[in-house]
Amino acid sequence: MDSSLLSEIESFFESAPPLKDRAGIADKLKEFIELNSPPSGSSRRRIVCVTSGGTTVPLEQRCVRYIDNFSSGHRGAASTEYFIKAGYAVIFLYRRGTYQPYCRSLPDNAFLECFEVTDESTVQVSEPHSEAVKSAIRDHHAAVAGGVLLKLPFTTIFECLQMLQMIAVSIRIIGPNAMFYLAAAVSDFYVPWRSMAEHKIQSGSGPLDMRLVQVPKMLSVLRKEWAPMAFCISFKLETDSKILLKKADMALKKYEMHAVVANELSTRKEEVVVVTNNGNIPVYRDKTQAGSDVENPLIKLLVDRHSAYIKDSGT
Ligand code: PAZ
Repeated sequence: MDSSLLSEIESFFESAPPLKDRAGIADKLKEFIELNSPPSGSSRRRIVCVTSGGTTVPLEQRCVRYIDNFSSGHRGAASTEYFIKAGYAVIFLYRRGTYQPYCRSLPDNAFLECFEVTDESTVQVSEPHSEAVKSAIRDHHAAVAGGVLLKLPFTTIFECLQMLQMIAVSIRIIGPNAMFYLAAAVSDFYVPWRSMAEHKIQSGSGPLDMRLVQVPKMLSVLRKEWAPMAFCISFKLETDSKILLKKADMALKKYEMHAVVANELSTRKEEVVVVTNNGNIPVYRDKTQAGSDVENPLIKLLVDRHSAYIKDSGT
């Protein structure tokens, strides 16, 4: 691997603020992986790490202001539900405050809109929301209690990439049974921690000049070093449809992904194109079905591809 990329990655991690509760996260990961893929025993599940939501780039160490990346987390949350339905265990690495699995159909202000106070001592679910609330609670609890959903939140680019590295290194022991589904929108530029202002940047001294450095591309190191046997799916988002497929194909080849899911901002909920070395596969939401989404056929396709990959790898 390119040695300058490796040293950029090293310096990114060395200078990043230490992850809060690193030991606690490591314990949760270990327990989750042992439960779903015990070293001896036949009941081994495949494990997928779904990344979801956008990362922030803080501008001050005691952060008041930050640059954000667009992503509601809807894709990651919906995909997590379909992976669990397909029998996978999911590590859901998500941006705090974004969509959560099983809660997609609840209103924004779920707490205030779904419940009503009937008398001094009784709070109850209001009728129009009762089915949605019941199934959200039931399905979410079943996934967590059944040990097939581990949720790990992040806010900054530093937290997201440090956790992604921990997850990758922890699940490499399951070889090709591991999958990465990298739907999060990860910042391309950041302010290195060492050169970041400690306190709130003052506005009295005129325009602000700030140099953002490129975030080192972690996809190649994920593929080659952290979890070399895992099945890796990355995403490419563009707003200009003319460059989308070309950029996705470049990413496929450059980072040696097993597939790149190409999507355009305005149509991302209706269609995506799965770009692979054997050709491009368009995937559409089934418009004839009320409440359908594009993640349903997308995850079916990727699960099939993952099965073929595991078979080919001879395990
Ligand atoms: O999170 P969301 O459902 O609003 O959008 C999903 C998405 C567009 C962020 C995702 O499909 C994607 O393309 N992620 C990678 C973005 C990128 O190119 O960095």
